[in-house]
Amino acid sequence: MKLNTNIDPLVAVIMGSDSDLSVMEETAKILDSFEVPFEMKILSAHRTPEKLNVYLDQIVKKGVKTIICGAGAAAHLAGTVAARVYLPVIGVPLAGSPLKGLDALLATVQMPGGIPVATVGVGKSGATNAALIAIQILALDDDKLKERMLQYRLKLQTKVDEKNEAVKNKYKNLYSNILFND
Ligand code: RP5
Repeated sequence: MKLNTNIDPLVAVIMGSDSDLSVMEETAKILDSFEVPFEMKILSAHRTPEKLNVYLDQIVKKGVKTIICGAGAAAHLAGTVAARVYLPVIGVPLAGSPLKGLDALLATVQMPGGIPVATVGVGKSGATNAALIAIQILALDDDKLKERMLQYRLKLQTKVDEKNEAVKNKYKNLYSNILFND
């Protein structure tokens, strides 16, 4: 395990609690696989408001380009962060509460006009997509990241091709009227 101490992060991933980690790991996985340097931090808008502000000042100085915030329940983390920085903020609503993420989704997505939070879907797919959006933002002026995004999409297409092949193999001898147009 290598610890990069002298590389500045391009993305900061903030979450409200360690109970958010199992979902927000999906964000980390994608950023890591694209070789994007990132930081991950547990900070809460209501439990650690001062520390959150100090951290935001630090990462802005370090040159972070995008901030991803994962939070559940009342989920004001992303909105609070967006209010403090001029960077794009992507909010991941999480489903830990009795309302199963509907509360977090509405709290994250319904920002009043003027202070936007780009909100993705609830849970793991949202956490994945948040990382992909951050990478797309970075890729605007990074050809290596553009190429990696292209390869990522090609892999998604290949997986669908493989699934179609499996469907074909499963049903071609089972149904006499089934047709395959390839
Ligand atoms: C939010 O409250 C956190 O993002 C978390 O999803 C939720 C519950 O936090 P814990 O009580 O599990 O620490 O602020």
